[in-house]
Amino acid sequence: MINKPNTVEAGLPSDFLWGFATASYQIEGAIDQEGRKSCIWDAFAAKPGKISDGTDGRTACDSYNRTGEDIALLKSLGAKAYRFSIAWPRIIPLGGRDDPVNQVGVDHYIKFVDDLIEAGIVPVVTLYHWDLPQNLDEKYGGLLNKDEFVKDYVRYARVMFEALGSRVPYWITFNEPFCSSGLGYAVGKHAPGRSSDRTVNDEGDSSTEPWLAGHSIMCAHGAAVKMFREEFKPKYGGEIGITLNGDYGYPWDPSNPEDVAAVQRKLEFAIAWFADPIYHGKYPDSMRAQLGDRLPTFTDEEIASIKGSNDFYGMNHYCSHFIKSWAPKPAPITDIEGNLECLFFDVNGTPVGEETQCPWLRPNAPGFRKLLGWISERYGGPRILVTEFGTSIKGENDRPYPEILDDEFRCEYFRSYIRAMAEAVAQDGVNVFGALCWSLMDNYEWSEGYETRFGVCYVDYEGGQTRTPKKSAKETREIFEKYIGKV
Ligand code: GBH
Repeated sequence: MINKPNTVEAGLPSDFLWGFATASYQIEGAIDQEGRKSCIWDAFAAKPGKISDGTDGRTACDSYNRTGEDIALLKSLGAKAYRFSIAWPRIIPLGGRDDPVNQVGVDHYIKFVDDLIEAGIVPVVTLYHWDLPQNLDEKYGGLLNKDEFVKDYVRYARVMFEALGSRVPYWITFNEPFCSSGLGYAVGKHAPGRSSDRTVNDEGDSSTEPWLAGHSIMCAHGAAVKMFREEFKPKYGGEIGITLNGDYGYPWDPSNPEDVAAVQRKLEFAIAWFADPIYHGKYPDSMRAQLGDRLPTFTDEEIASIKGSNDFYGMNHYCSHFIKSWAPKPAPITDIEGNLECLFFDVNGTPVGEETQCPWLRPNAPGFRKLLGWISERYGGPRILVTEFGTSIKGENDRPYPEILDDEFRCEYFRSYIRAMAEAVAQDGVNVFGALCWSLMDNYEWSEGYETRFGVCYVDYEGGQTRTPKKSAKETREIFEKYIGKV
């Protein structure tokens, strides 16, 4: 890490790219419009009991039909960048490399990107934020079939690079492979909903499938980046990377070496599973030791395309936990976290942060700074783009309008987290060049449905999807500007 003496107040670079993030399935709605066919989340949400409020993404925020409104909103909030994702089932509705391209879908995103640029907003484009065409899951098991999936993904990526390559400066191949693999194939609470637990899912094998799915994603990422660099980057420029999620961990009992060691395993299973192949050319030793052959190995050709494939590191981060080791007991065969548990209270009963609406999220800003440092150190000071951070609020959805607009808890989250990031940059020498708040507006929070809100703008789902800025939307610019250098 570079030692850069600086004040925290001007800690972030003057060209710091800040803004907001969303994802196609969570905001677009319009699931039957203009040739789109279904994705694995349409199918998963249709199964009884999978989504807490029984909803799906059929209308969501109706963003597919309100692109102008969304861009005007971004502009009014002063955003410099907007991260959104492309819906693969709009581009190639059946998904496969020999299936037809839906030009109307492609044109929709071309216009959207043109309009963003016209409004002075930098597009940050995610190719895959979990909405796999349902046909690919039915035809060959989706992410479980590496050979088919890699070819189909690369073709889809090619269509998008051809359409948008000249306009998009930042590409993200995949959002949170940990979630697609672990939650989709080990926990079974995300689409396509597979696990070994027959009380939760009818099919699946948590001991093998998450590792195969993660491996397919890495191979597809590597192949797409190789193609991008060979065929598109030379003429269009642009940068490409993957977005990895990771929460920070503190030892549950700092005096217990088992808990201290477990913190590293936790970060390795969550983050290094994907980042180590990219920066170090192999899966982490701790994973190989626990998983043996259940963790696949890369061919020479695969790892050659994966190693060095990040132009920047896309970081999603929300919260921290206390980590309690299960060692020396052997890990359960279905474990995906590294033989440990993540807790909200430490050995003394001190909470890691305040409760929110999410059963997994308690804010802890110092953990953000620490994790930025951990990533920076382990991977040789990569340029980091924070592609998501944000919070829900306990009971927010129960508050009547207009009281719901007063989201002081979210404001405080952003104040403390942005400050922690500025400290990491100014005092620890971490290289962060942008940060995007999750989310521009309340949206479909996957298995938590519409009950959980993450937006800085309120969406009135019963009253025609109107967007209204909350207090946090108005304050974000001010908070960032406090830390962004003026020269
Ligand atoms: C992000 O994931 C997603 O990219 C985004 O789409 C989402 O809306 C946002 O967070 C807010 O959740 O209790 O076993 O179901 C963040 C990382 C990891 C958070 C998995 C939810 C659920 C664990 N996610 N976690 S479980």
